Amino acid sequence: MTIPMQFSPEVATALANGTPVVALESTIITHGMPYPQNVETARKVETVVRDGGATPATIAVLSGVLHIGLTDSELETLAQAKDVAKLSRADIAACLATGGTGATTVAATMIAADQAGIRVFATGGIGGVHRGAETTFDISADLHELAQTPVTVVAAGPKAILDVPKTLEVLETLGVPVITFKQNDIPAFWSRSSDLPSPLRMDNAADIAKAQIMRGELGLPGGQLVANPIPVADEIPQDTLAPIIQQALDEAEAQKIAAKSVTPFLLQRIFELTDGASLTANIALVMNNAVLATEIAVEFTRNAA
Ligand code: PSU
Ligand code: MN
Repeated sequence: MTIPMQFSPEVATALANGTPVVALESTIITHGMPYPQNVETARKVETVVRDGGATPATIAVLSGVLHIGLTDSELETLAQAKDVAKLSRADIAACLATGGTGATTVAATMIAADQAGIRVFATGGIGGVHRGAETTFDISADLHELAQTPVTVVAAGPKAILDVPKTLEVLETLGVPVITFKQNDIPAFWSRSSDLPSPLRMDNAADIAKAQIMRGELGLPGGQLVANPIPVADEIPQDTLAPIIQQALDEAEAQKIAAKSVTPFLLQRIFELTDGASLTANIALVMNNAVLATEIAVEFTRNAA
């Protein structure tokens, strides 16, 4: 049996020629942002990648086929679709085997990118240890994926809805390098700082690419988390967001939201409670991450040459 995989023409050409490619996920489109901002953002992110000299590869499972790079109409259809599965490590194979359609999370996008030979991926924020995980056991599969799949993931830190200190502890236990770009403390998604020191700091894309290559040379599995702070002009201060996040978390608990629904529920409620400001910031940080991921992709190809 082979993996039903379809490359967009531009991604196929880029991979064949060894030019830079940046993977992009699709759960952020289907479960992370409302329509039409979701598809507008997906398009803008692809443009940012192209402008930086790389080829964007948005990844999703459409009717049982793993797509590496989507056409504009596929993107539009996915962005408007209801009841699209949210695929992680646990369910991507079942979706492919049964002809289903699903959006890929950070974990599933890493698996697909690795299969395709793509080494860097831009998203908004990774999943992590949820607040209250000591009773719910809700820890994102994204963390384990970072520990075993060799893809460098550029995010604006763990989402601030999470327990950021516990997320960092688990990443350390799993041996995942957490590299903050150009500052000493870990960013907190919508805010530039979490007031927690970052285990590692790097100030240029070349070092980040070399560190991933060196992991491979050492025989270490897994990727790296690059934590890229949201631009100053776009951040929402932590103090402003804290009570809103708390209200969304309380509502999630009262409504017994669980498992895969937790993160989409919280993002949607925070969007409503901030009158859309959280979405504006989320879009800005994704674009910023795409810029850095593109620079890293260029460095990967430079080191391969
Ligand atoms: N980044 C965003 N918005 C999102 C996500 C990332 O700006 O919605 C998605 C990613 O697909 C990530 C998922 O893998 O949220 C985390 O879900 P969970 O907490 O259920 O593992
Ligand atoms: Mn979860």
